[in-house]
Amino acid sequence: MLRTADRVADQATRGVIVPNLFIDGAWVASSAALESDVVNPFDQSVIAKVDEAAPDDVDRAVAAARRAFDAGDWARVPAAERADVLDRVADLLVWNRRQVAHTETLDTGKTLTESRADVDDVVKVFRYYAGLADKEAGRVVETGNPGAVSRIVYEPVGVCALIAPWNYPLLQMAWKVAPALAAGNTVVAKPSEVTPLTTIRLVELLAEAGAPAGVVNLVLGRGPQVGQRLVEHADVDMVSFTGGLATGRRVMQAAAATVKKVALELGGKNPNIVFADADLETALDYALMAVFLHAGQVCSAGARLLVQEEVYDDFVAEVARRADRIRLGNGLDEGTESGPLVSAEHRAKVERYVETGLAEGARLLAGGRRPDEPELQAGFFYRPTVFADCRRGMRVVQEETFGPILTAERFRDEAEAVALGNDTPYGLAGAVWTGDAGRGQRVAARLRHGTIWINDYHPYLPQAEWGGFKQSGVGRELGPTGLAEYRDAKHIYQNIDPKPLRWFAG
Ligand code: TXE
Repeated sequence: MLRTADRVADQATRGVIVPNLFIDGAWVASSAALESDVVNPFDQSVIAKVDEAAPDDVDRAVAAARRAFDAGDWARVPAAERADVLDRVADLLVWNRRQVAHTETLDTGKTLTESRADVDDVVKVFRYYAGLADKEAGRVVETGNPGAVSRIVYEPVGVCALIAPWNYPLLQMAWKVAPALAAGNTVVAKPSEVTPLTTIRLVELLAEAGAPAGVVNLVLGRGPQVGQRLVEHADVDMVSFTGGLATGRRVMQAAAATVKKVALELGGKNPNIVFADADLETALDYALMAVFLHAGQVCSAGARLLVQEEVYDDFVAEVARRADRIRLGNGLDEGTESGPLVSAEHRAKVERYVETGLAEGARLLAGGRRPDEPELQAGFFYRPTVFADCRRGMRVVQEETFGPILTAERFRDEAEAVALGNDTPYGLAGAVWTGDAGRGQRVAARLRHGTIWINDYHPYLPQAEWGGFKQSGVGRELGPTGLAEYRDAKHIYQNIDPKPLRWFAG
């Protein structure tokens, strides 16, 4: 059998059909011979054909994970052994960095620079959770009784379904897999049907690194079929989901039937607040990166620019001028600054939002159309778009467009900046730009978002929690809390001097 590395490379170049589901330690084909095309968003070429799991395949994957959890050693081996597997995955990713980044770019359209950064971040996440795996096993509890001892131990939750989206396929899956395995769970991973290739590769690296059969399973296919079956499955104990708000609501609803633990990361509409006293050149440079990175397909994109009124006109005009100069192209070309959107459906959604913005009275300063270049016509490209004179009630301001659309609003003072920054059903991330250190802290304290950057945008750290307030989600990824999500606390109480209690005289 070909190794997955070769198989993915084969698929990427020749469209070869090979088994892509990983169940109980073996690569297997769809039991119903279902398959789907994986398309390069740069030119719509088919880069791979992959298996789609039939309901039976999902059930077998869950059963394998269940057996490995209930009867296998994984949850009980010393945590350091699990850490070794994670460390080896990190080593293998470093070793395979070029190939994995290349595959991610083919699959998502993002630039190679972005894909390489994703791989580097994923390596750090695996190393971080390898380091955390054998820390904080529990705590001793004061019983108030000299005849009793008591402790809390942290145990794995069980079988975890890990459902990831298409914008950061490898990275989002790694944020789930690494802590889930560190904690001793077994998993069934389901990447987005749009971008499954680097998850296939990751699963092969996990197996190569020594994850025992059944500990890591992989099913591919569409959300309403494969994803939904996982969420509803009685033998799945927890679902960790990253995706859109509407799907997140469905996941939470479906999980309720079996009262599963859920962790949800559902995107955001993130304010990027620029005060007149900021270093405006730096703020401008970052404002473009904040929103147009990966063509705006980033849950924490700084898509809602809020600028203090005295500098608003010049600032927004300059953002638009620079947005017009962003070089679109093939993510594989080193000169490309931004790739295409991920799919035709997604571009259509972005285009509808531009129409909505225009209808709502936003003033178009840049973009608002597909590019003209002949070499970009086969891809799902859209020009970076800047809308000025937006108002808080507009749909294009309130809803996550998830594309290269920046809306700009003006504000008078700190109080109004905070009010606007919080005027969203989401609460994932936001930034404040100011030369006044006190103001930076004051605004950060009052913004209701899970991450606040002061005079920066987008950095995240494996050791710092990531997740949303309000409708941006439930729970946290990364950091110690990201591990705690995959653990349950158990109280073990021991009477060390048991004697009859004589509660009942009898
Ligand atoms: O995501 P979905 P879509 C936002 C963004 C985007 C919108 C829709 O605004 O335009 O969501 O994108 C699986 N049960 N984000 O439709 O549907 C699906 O197969 C179980 C923000 O592509 O949320 C995929 O693996 N699973 C986001 C995953 O859910 C289901 C990143 C995400 O797909 C399912 C991506 C179901 N019923 C989009 N239906 C972020 N938070 O960063 C689908 N899935």
